[in-house]
Amino acid sequence: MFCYQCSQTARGTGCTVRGVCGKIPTVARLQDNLIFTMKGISAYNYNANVLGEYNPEIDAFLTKGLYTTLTNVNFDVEDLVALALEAGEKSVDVMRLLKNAHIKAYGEPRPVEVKVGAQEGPAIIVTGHDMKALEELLKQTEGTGVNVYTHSEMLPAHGYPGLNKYKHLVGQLGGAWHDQRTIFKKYNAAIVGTSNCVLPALDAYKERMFTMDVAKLEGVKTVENYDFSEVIECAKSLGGLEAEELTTITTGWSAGAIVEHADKIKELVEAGKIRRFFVVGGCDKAARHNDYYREFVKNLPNDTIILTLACGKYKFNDLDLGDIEGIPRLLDVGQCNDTIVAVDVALALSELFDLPLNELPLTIVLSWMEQKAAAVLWALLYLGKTDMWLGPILPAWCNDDIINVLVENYNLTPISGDAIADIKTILGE
Ligand code: FSO
Ligand code: SF4
Repeated sequence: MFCYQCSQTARGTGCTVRGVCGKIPTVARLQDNLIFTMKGISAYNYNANVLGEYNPEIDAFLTKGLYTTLTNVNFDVEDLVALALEAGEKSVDVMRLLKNAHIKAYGEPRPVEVKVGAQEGPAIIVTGHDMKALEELLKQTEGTGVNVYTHSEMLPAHGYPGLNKYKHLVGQLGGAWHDQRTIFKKYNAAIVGTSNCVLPALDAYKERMFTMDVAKLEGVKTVENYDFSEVIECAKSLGGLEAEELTTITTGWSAGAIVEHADKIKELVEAGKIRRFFVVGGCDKAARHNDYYREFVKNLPNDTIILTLACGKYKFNDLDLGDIEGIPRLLDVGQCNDTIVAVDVALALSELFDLPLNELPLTIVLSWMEQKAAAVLWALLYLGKTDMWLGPILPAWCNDDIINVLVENYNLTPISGDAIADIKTILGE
């Protein structure tokens, strides 16, 4: 444990073995777990609020949950697990609130092939997660000759009818959030960071970068009240990008678009042509141990379907995995903000095969970088999903105290780091 939130703290630096107040390490870690899960819920909630959607029960839970972690309020190991499950319930609610807000504003996404690479002309690159910011930018750039590109988690914007109707939303540049310094340096474009996943800017592009809303960077200008005029002028003044060879990636699989194929999916499962579904997603990071995910997906047998979401998909979404009688093997259901789509597909499969969630041929494998992943994990646990795989590296606060709770109560398996061995274990080979 490490707690330094009150003045009783040991040696004036922090309680690490046991709290001077009597707090035991597992309670301390479960309080951390609750705080980090609530940070994740707040990220979803904030984006939903931006689109005008509110749920007072979620706001009330955030207040109660934070109060619970105040000094000398809650020392119960069981109640904090119950609160984590309640946080999971609110995670489900807030993810659904946000997804419905996106669908209400921009229509339900449809699968779409997105061009990856630069096209000739002045350009603005939009990174982060905020669809409303992108929509306002697209409106203001219409007819100006400026092309708009998505980066990282903005990729799923291309699937929304209300956003892809703008023809100057031309494509995607780069992959996951951690390549931003390389990509922003490489392309002579104006850049807008709309939400989390920005990194302190390099001098090479600091002058042409803007942030907005909660995202702020030292020395970087901000966009206020969705007024992108300075960004657009900046893009025009830079002279534009040179065309390069383009590739494509597919995104935009909504729950509705997948469920349209329910009859075919049922037929293929019953004929033994689809053996298992995998949800492989979560946060990406640059570290080499995350190459595990490319190995994992590349080595899954041809009779498996993979749903993916969040920036973890950039480890493998360039792979051509083919299809099973017309059903693509790799289905990108969107951002980390779209995790509810994978949940809804799993629930639809449960209904289709009349099987409880845990008896479906479905395995969930999650990478974990930041706090939205904690909210997603507790959402899945709240829904009763057990036997999930997590890793290969977890945040440092998620120590044995937390892992033991997850392993003992939910049969969670820490990823071994050997993708092929893990596939064999999952498939019982
Ligand atoms: Fe990735 Fe996380 Fe959303 Fe970022 S899940 S890492 S910091 O939030 O972009 O997918
Ligand atoms: Fe230590 Fe308890 Fe104070 Fe935390 S709340 S610093 S564990 S005495």
